[in-house]
Amino acid sequence: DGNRQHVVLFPFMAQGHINPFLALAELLRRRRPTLFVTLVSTPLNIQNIKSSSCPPSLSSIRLRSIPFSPAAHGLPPEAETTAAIPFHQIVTLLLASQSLQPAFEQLIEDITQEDGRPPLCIIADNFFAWSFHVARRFGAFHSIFFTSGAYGTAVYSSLWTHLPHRKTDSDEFPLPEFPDTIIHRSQLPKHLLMADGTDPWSDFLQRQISLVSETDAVIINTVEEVEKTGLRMLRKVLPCPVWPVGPVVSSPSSAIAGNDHILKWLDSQPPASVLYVSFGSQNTITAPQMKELAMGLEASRTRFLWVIRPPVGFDVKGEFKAEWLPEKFEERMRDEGTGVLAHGWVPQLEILSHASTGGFLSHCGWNSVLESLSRGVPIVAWPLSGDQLYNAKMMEEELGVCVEVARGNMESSRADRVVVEKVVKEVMHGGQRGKEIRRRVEEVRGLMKEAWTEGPGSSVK
Ligand code: BUP
Repeated sequence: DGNRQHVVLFPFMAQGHINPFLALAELLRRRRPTLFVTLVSTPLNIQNIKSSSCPPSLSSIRLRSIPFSPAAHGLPPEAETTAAIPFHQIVTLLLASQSLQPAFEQLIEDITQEDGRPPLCIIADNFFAWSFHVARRFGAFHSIFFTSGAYGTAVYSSLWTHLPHRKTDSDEFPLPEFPDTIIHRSQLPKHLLMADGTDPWSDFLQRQISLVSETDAVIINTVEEVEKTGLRMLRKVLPCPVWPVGPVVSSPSSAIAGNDHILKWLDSQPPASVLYVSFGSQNTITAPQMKELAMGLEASRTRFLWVIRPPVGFDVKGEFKAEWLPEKFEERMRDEGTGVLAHGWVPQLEILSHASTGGFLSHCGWNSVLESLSRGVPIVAWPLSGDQLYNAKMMEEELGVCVEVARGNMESSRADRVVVEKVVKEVMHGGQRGKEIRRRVEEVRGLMKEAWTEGPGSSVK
């Protein structure tokens, strides 16, 4: 069809980026069925998308892969996704991924030949901001899709831009553009604390910030009415239009093999009684911190479902070891039927949508935040890196939908079992503060729903 309009989506190779891009692809197709959507990634990621239990409408999206060799950059061959490497290697993957430019350009050339015209628009990850060069060459509109929140993105950009400002002994950093926003030293990710202008993160971020300002428009996975402050801040730091389109959340997948028992166990629990515990796809805490968390959970006498990943310093794909937890912890939880440990990948959105889930102890990755709040589930925050630290700050101070139990970098973060116990009880067992948090979460859930209703809501617009 010579009149069809074609959009190319290009996410970074991390689950927390690919998921919202897939959800965006689905949304675009649903709202504008004449649109033709192509999603581009590296071969392993395309294979994973094809073999995962995708929603049916994905069949109408063209998936195309471009070659990428992690080994050429000193990474293990399977490192086409952040989930396959420890956190400290992610910057190597970020830098290596810039070598995708010629292959991406060739792909757009091929697509243009096949379709008889170039794509209307390229929507790329902010880590692929360089793709604006390709869009310009083909006369396509270029947009960056931020899969992070507005406040987190604005704070992160501002902190980064003022690198010398952080070279003080002070524990508090007001941001030059936003003097009302004070960031505490414990809210600085390790790579920002260590950045000296010559390390790999500095190298990546320096290029990154100036590239982002070249895009034609930013779309962002947040909601105008929920992130008023964050969007005001972001519009101050970015020269282009900023359009919030959230919450863009993937449809629940069907149950994931090997984890069926989780949903069955949830089915048998009382409404809103279970705390879901997960630190996301790439963050972990230390083994002593896992013990502290376990003891806090046990003392709180709250039902929980904890997705265990190997602690800092252990092989990310390694087997679970009972020694990471207090002695006989798993047996006690099993005998009492109050706690379940899950390993590997779980159907998070189904868990958060389940009536038995009443709270989420989370690292506050932005997708997790949106998934939780759009399902009306309050958050106990334990942010560990990047924008997570600012997502938690914004949710606690501005939205009032979460309480922090700990924060810091993966190695330095210190939780105290007494604090875990107290906060979990507060959020899960209906104390005054818990009630207020639930009321606020319901409000935010309502705003998120309205943003996507006809009328049109702010995200539909
Ligand atoms: Br773990 C896990 N199942 O077991 P975030 C994650 N997810 O469905 P990220 C599962 O992955 P950063 C699991 O629902 C969400 O859509 C989850 O994204 C899904 O965190 C996504 O929350 C995880 O943004 O870290 O990517 O781990 O903060 O760096 O984005």
